[in-house]
Amino acid sequence: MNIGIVCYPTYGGSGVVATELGIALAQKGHQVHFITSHQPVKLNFLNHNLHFHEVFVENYPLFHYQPYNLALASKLVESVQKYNLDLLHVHYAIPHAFAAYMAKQMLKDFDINIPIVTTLHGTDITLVGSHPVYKPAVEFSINHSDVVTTVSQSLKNDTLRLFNIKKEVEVIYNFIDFDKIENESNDTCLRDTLAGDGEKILTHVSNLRPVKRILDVISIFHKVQQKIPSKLILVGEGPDKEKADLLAKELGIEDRILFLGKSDEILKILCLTDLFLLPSETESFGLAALEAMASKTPVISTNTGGLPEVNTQGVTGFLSDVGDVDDMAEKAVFILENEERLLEFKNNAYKAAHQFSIEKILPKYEEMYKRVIKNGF
Ligand code: GMT
Repeated sequence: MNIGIVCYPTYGGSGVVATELGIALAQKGHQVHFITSHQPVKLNFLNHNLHFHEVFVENYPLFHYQPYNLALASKLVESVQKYNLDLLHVHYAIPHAFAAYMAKQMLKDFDINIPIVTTLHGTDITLVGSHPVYKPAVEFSINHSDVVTTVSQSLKNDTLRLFNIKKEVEVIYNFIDFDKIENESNDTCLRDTLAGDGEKILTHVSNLRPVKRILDVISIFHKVQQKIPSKLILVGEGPDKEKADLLAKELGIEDRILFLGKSDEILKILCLTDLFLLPSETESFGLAALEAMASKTPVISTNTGGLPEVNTQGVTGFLSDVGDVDDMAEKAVFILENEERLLEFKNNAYKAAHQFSIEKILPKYEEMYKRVIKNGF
């Protein structure tokens, strides 16, 4: 198949999923064309089936805001014709699903009916998408996509609750590539360089936005390290980093926390991690939790959104109410204080992550693509 993929090329979860999906499809022999504002960060060109077409936005003094929508729609029209694309798969509704709809209409002038698949990822529905400023356009572009998928059952429920949706919404879960984990993490678990003898390592990875509740990460760790000798690795860049740094200083634990910034070595960090913290306000799926579990790391998370579909209470970790840092700290100590118990949670997490292996999820996308190309839905 000739597949066009539109996504945010940055470090957000939706961009990561879209890029990994494109790479996996290319490895299976499909021609995959990324049509994005910059080269996706995780995209490499070692596969001749992968292509990248940059969307340029022409600036003009009159424009207060750059019309990216228009530039993207034009580039989609050009790419569909030039590379004979069979379908467009857009990740994150805003503004991609709307631009794809415009391109679809424009292509009708050339007697081309290009199918549009929209995958909803989370905040495009739960936070930004349902804001009155965007809601009518988001609702319209979901209803006019040929196929709509969500990355969890919870996000499907949210979509149906927050919007007037007139079409079927399919759930195709996010996935993980275990081969990649084994390749990237082998022989590199140099935990001695970060933690002393008997010390445990806790990790949090995110874009440090308010929705991730980074201050809760610091508070949980503050309580845990009073009972268990431990270090915290905080990976990512974002608006709440400074606040987290300040709180750590206030609590006198800054020398026990390693702020790593953006990193391409997440799997190597997870490889030496004992426990992953994800106390988010909302999370449609929690790809970071799945990456942790696939790296044999149990998860302490909130019980919000799609997290209960990934993390199982008392098996792969624990889930608490949003903001209940006492409970999350207590559960973290429970897992970490007993080596045998920790090992059991690690093994459970690894085993449970296999339900989301790329081998199980990729065929679902391929089947859906074939169906939409054949039937138009
Ligand atoms: O929240 C992020 O880290 C970024 C955001 C995005 O869309 O780029 O992530 C969302 O999509 C991920 C991939 O499908 C999900 O794993 C995240 O749970 C989801 N984030 C939220 O719902 C807050």
